[in-house]
Amino acid sequence: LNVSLIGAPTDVGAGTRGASMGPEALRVADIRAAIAAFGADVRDCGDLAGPANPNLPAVDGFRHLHEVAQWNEILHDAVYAELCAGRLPVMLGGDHCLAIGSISAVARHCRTVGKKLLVLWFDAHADLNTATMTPSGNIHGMPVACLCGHGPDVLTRIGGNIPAMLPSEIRQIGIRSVDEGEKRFLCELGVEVFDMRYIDEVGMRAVMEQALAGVDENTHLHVSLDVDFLDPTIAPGVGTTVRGGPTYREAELCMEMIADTDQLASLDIVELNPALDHRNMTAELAVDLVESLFGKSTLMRMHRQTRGN
Ligand code: DIR
Ligand code: MN
Ligand code: MN
Ligand code: MN
Repeated sequence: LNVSLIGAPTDVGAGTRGASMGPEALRVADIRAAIAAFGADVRDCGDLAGPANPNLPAVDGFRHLHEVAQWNEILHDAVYAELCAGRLPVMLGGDHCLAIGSISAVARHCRTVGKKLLVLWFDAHADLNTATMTPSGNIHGMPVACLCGHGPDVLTRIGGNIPAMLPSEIRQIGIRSVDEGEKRFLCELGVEVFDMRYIDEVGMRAVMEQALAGVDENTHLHVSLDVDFLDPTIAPGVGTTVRGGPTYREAELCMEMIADTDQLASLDIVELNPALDHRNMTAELAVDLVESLFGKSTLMRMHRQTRGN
């Protein structure tokens, strides 16, 4: 397994500054060693360079559209290059607007090699806003809409195909803050959403079994982990905390069940904001989750025999 870490130090898509420091906080928490421990060859490509955050108000429903588009073009090219080289890209964000470039590249790769794409979107938010429905103008609230073809040309055409992906290729987990327009749009597009109420009712194991249903050897599994997915008591280092999120063990179980499929092929870690963190605890938690995602388990891996008991 060959893994490439790609730093994308920007907060141009967020309302609160600080996610631009995310990549370094993840390195300080030793993300490279955490992945290398499971036998992977890990290459840290360093940080991409992009435009600074001009910190301006929204124009026609978008804040920093030009800067967001530039960052995503740059990221798309970097992620696509690593995929072409047969490597598993781990994007160290940065705010969640970066999923546009990252997943555009992943979807393009899947089209090229004939793989089935499945995006697991771990988030407190649906990130399905458009310019007309956004309450903030912040583009980190819009990546899912853009990827599904609903957004400005400069954001929807990055991977060369509009839409980059279909609503049926994404499953959202942990959702608990959805804007009015997003509620209607989620329903209209038919996005599969495992919200917190559903997680409470059926439990995380059943949720992940459903979310991973249909994954086979020809599936490219992409995980987009917005750290605000986690309960803010364990993950305070994010700009838009929403209480009532998954516990440490629930989050670990998600990652462990993904590891069991052996199909993880790309990853985003986004919205980590070290300016709001306590002693890097949120970065360390993210790295714990990454360890599980890459195969850390308490006992020898007997799950394939014991599954379903
Ligand atoms: C909100 C917040 N739905 C917005 N979105 C966030 O501004 O569009 N996404 N924080 O991660
Ligand atoms: Mn998000
Ligand atoms: Mn979020
Ligand atoms: Mn650890």
